[in-house]
Amino acid sequence: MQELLKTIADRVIAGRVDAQSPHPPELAGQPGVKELVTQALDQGADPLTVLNQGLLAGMEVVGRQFRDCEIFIPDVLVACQAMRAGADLLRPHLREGGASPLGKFIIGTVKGDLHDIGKNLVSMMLEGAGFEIVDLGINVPEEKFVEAARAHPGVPIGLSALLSTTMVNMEKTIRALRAANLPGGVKTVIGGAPITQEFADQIGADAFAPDASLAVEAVKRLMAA
Ligand code: B1M
Repeated sequence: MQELLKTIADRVIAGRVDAQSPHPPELAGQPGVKELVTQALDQGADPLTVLNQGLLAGMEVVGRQFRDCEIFIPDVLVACQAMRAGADLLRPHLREGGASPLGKFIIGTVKGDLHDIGKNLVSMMLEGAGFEIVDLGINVPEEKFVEAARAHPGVPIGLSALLSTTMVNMEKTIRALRAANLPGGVKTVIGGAPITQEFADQIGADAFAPDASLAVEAVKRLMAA
């Protein structure tokens, strides 16, 4: 199984979605992430292990190579496509059997930021835990978060940011939500690669989660508080 997980990670890095994809030419005829994830699930692999040790392990390398300018935006985009194809297959398996909805959760990537893989993973894990997700998408301005909070009273809101230049928009969003003076207030959870607990405290977020699994715990804790 370890070998298969490693191949899944390698195929994410190579951006190979499935056996029919023309990309990359040197892997023509070889299985892609879709076939390999299906194979792992058929062999009884734990979906969370496939996510962490296959898909996310691959994305970690992609992140490092992008940072070190070894690969460029088009390479990152094909890797993201492969990662998404695998995540879509895992989604139904991550759902807890027959769990009744625990409530709603609003989520979006803040203004100026187009990164959505982490946000989608957080959504997927929360969905799996029994939450109904209201996904506002990417590049979400403060007003849209406020509008959603009005439309879904009492529902906690998650903000995702991946850029040091957009994390400041989390603070603006939290301020706008407070200024809207909604009955019962609004609880916020924040996360994303540059976010820390210290930053969350500084901007007055109610919770911080460093990854998707801990986001589920954080949201459950907030709802129980
Ligand atoms: Co961008 N990018 N990117 N990028 N990109 C980073 C973030 C960067 C760190 C790469 C680098 O230089 N090392 C860097 C930011 C530097 C900084 O600000 N400090 C960067 C840059 C600079 C840029 C551009 C400016 C590049 C350019 O144009 N020159 C540009 C900005 C575009 C914009 O947003 N306005 C840009 C563009 C892109 C792509 C479009 C090519 C693509 C995004 C595609 C997409 O998302 N649809 C992309 C990608 C893929 C990355 C890296 C390589 C990978 C991000 C990712 O998806 N990781 C990234 C490098 C890196 O992070 N190491 C990088 C996998 C994902 C599962 O992890 O998103 O961290 P992550 O989510 C985790 C946790 O953070 C947490 O849980 C998730 C799962 O465990 N989490 C939450 C996330 N949100 C949460 C919310 C929560 C709780 C937890 O509660 C609500």
